[in-house]
Amino acid sequence: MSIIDEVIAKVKEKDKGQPEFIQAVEEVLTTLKPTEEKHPEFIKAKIYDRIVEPDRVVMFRVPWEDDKGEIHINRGFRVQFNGSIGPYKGGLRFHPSVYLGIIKFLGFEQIFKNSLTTLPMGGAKGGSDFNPKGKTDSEVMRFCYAFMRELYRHIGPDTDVPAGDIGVGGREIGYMYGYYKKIVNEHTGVLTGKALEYGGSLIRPEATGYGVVYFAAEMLATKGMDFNGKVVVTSGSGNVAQYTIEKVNQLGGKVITLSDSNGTIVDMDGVKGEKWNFLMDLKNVRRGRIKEYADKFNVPYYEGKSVWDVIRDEGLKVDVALPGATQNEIHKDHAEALVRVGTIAVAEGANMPSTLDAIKVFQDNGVLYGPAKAANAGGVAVSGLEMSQNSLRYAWTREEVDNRLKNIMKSIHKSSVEAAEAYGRPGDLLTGANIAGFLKVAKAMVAFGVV
Ligand code: NDP
Ligand code: 2IT
Repeated sequence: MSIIDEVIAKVKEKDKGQPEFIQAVEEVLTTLKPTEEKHPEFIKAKIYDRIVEPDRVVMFRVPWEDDKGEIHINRGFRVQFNGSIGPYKGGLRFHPSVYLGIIKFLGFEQIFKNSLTTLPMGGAKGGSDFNPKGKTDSEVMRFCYAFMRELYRHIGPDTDVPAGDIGVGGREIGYMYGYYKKIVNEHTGVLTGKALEYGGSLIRPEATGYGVVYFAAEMLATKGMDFNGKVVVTSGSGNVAQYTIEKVNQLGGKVITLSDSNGTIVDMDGVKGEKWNFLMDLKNVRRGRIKEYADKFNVPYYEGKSVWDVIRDEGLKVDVALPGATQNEIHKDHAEALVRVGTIAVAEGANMPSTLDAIKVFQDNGVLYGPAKAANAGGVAVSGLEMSQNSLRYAWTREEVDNRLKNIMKSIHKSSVEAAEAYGRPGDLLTGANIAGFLKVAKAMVAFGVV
């Protein structure tokens, strides 16, 4: 049994109740096996054992009052997973499914993702099991204040810089930043994803979606292809899906699917122009359900089905898949369906959207597979650029930030390709991204000694 197999077995035993965390550890560590032989110093320093233990887990009570004065108690989390290469950095997720295992999986993935961006950021994640759906603005505000009332003491511009994720967008960041500023009395870059008026960066809202498409374009280019004329599917209809669609449209492709937790729509003409504007208003202003898109534009709606169920059941033709909703949305049978309909590339906007079985199907069938920590790193990369601008007390132009984002996505693709080759798995972007992200963190950990 290799050291890595031993570590995986230990995690499976110790963190039994955290299947998503176990899955992420298995996905990353299995691909790190080629580093064991080349880096005996990692084994000596027990880096593989250490990297699966968070630096720190903070868990707290979040009491808040609804509009009727009734008190609710939610659970808050911040997992500061690894701070070897920079201040902790990673989003906050507000969703009823949140528990320690989800935040740990996301924080663990974030270590390698942040390292890949080339910017100095450690890995962290946080959030709450709060469900923002159906809550009024004032309830969301009171919840965000209550959450920050505890979180503020654990974060800081040089310590830990949270941002958004599922259920946390501009509105929530505004409330949390306003409250932090009030109690700490500092106007400082402690959160990213801020609005432009109070220290945000141009292109941060667009960054994850744009970045996924820039990354997928690099993948297609290795086959001499581009987005022009391609049929693209995405899932979800939130921040990542919205800007994935905008960028695909700009590059001449069309996106034919959208979903939310209630169902999926298929629009064979593509989500563009007036329809994209409708989506932005529906999801960001009115906070409605995707079914309204089907009603308004008279396209098919599949209640209770995911995008991947619909592709499997209807046999839709797909060139490129850019999942953008949540973890484990693509199962083995969905991956097999994507292979059947001729999918060329899958680049993950969501975090860990494909199960381990599904990834294997892509890899065994020659589908180009861009793992989340590489493909969706554009969001945190521009968060890193927001931190730089806050430190400089300066704001770059849209063009400047977009160019940096593009270059970062290119460099992530290049370093993943190169690491895959150097460690004997040419063409395997999953192995390449994991190894390239891991090496920098592991070397820093060795340098620090036994801490
Ligand atoms: P949003 O909250 O803006 O949108 C999430 C979308 O996914 C919604 O349409 C939501 O539907 C759907 N969704 C969420 N959970 C589920 C579920 N369990 N089942 C079905 N549908 C679901 O989040 P983002 O767009 O920001 O995030 C989407 C994904 O991208 C996540 O995996 C996130 O971790 C990842 N990501 C986000 C980044 C960012 O910068 N925002 C950066 C990198 C990755 P509904 O409204 O019905 O819940
Ligand atoms: O998963 C992610 O990379 C994010 N949700 C973005 C994190 C960030 O700090 O911008």
